[in-house]
Amino acid sequence: QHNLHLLSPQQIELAKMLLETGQTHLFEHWAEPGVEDDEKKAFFDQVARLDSSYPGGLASYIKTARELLADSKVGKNPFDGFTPSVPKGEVLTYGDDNFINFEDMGVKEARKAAFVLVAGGLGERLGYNGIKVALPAETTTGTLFLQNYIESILALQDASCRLAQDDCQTKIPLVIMTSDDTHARTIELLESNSYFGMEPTQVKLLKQEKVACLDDNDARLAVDLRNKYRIQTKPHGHGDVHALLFSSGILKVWHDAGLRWVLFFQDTNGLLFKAIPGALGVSATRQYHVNSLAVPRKAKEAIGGITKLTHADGRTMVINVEYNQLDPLLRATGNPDGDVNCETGYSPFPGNINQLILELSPYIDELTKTGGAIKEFVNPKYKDASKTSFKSSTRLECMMQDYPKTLPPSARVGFTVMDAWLAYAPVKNNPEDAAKVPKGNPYHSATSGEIAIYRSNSLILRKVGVQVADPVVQVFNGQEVEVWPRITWKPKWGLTFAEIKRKVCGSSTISQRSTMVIKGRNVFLEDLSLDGALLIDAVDDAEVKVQGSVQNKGWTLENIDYKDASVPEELRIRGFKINKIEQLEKNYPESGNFTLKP
Ligand code: UGB
Repeated sequence: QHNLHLLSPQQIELAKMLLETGQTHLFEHWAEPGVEDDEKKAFFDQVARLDSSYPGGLASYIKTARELLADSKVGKNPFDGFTPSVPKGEVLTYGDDNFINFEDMGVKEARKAAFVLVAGGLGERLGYNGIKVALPAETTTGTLFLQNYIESILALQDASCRLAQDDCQTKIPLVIMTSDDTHARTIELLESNSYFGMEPTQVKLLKQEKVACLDDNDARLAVDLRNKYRIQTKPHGHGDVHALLFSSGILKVWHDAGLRWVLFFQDTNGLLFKAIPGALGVSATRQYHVNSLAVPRKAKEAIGGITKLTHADGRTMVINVEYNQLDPLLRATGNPDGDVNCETGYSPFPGNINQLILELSPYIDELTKTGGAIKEFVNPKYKDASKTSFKSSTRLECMMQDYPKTLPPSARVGFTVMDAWLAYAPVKNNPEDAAKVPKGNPYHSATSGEIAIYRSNSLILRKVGVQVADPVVQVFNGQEVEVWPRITWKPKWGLTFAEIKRKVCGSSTISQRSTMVIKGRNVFLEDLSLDGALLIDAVDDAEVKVQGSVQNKGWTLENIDYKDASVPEELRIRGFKINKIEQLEKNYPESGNFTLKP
């Protein structure tokens, strides 16, 4: 009370709201008026931020928290009344006619797309000290995740424009959602690399705010232990992206510019863009309002399962059921074994890889109703079975893939399944945890993430007729992986099956110990026999035919231990480094027609 005269009218309103929502404890240890007034002001600044960044304000956050905490205390099943079953979706096979048609359609549509990267997470499971988008996706070329994403979007932009009949000037927009944990380092990464070739105006960063932590089942806000004038905060989850996009006004800008699709993706999947054209083609052809990308999922793998939920009252929805909820849900609905593999060796529920394609117009309509608020959940760690106190403060969380939960039954919600070797290889687990992953399940580590890129590129080249040798099994950081030839190319060389097929003719062979790096757009593999390392760079209007036999000592993978602190962290977490012994390197800096024939 005695501090009231210090406050502005807005601060008085906030103080009243806090008192009315049972937060008197926040003021209990405040100093006399005139003492620590700056800190008191900073407290209200923080409360104002927490209030304005949450749809419905802080009072609404506290109300929802009380409801969810009460549900959690009585152990209420969030899927009460719903029975899960396996939904039907579009299942694609890489390289068949259907796939090629969808890719073709996807490339055409790409000029009407905007991309949104959620990169606010610190990646606690990985334990890497930097931001995850700054990690190399693979170390043969050292291409970073963010670089790969941007170069892929630019390649898609060019390919889409080339297909258009008009004078296409499309610049595909990219939004990156950051948080206080990642914002400054993301800007620095972009600026120090000239936005990896994108125009700076194409990229927009939206920073998510954290939400208030809760101390007990009454949703009393947790006082920061280091400063009694601050409330403890934690991340609210990737679901924030919808409210942020809506409140920023950017969706309307995109709509007015004639865009039709918004594609969401995560921070570390080096294969993702191999799946984008096909999936976008499915969205356009099937007119999906929501299309989730999925891969076959091993039971208990830490990715959500796409599930059809049918309520006793007849309602149905196709939605991601998060990995920790799928097993209990199945057990509670007549499947005593829970989440298990079926005869295919995979769970019958496709794995959500959190790549979502939303049609912009219905998305804006929905967000106009909801403000972008996403159904939340709470996951308190209780001290004991009485469930009256927590081990540490908790908070509400939300996930971007829960967006369809508020949609009417008329919404067209579908999904697209692709092979995991083509579409999904995230970097989420640290070496120790990855080494403990049950045999046969994916490691989702920096090791497997890189190795998967070589495997995918090798398999793609096999599909277009190159004879690529079989892999060998090697162990890095305690993880057994198949090592294929280290084949990489820039996205502009080939993003789609048809484009890659066009670049390969004749009969070429690549041995297992080989490395091949293609950086030019118009490089054509004709009759190449590669046993060693070959690196080709060429400007866009240089056409290079590659023929003949290349043989040298090549590049090898050298084991390193993740505990070896003398090696940089981004290499250590892979368990290997590339030993560049001997290579043939060819650069074509001028336009013209060339033949590389050693
Ligand atoms: N992220 C944010 O931007 N902000 C946040 O507050 C939190 C995260 P994780 P998670 O595809 O493999 C998801 O931690 O949440 C970003 C799906 O829920 O890597 O455990 C973060 O930077 C799950 O269904 O994953 O699991 C990152 O880019 C499954 O699909 C992204 O959000 C799984 O991903 C994901 O964060 C998967």
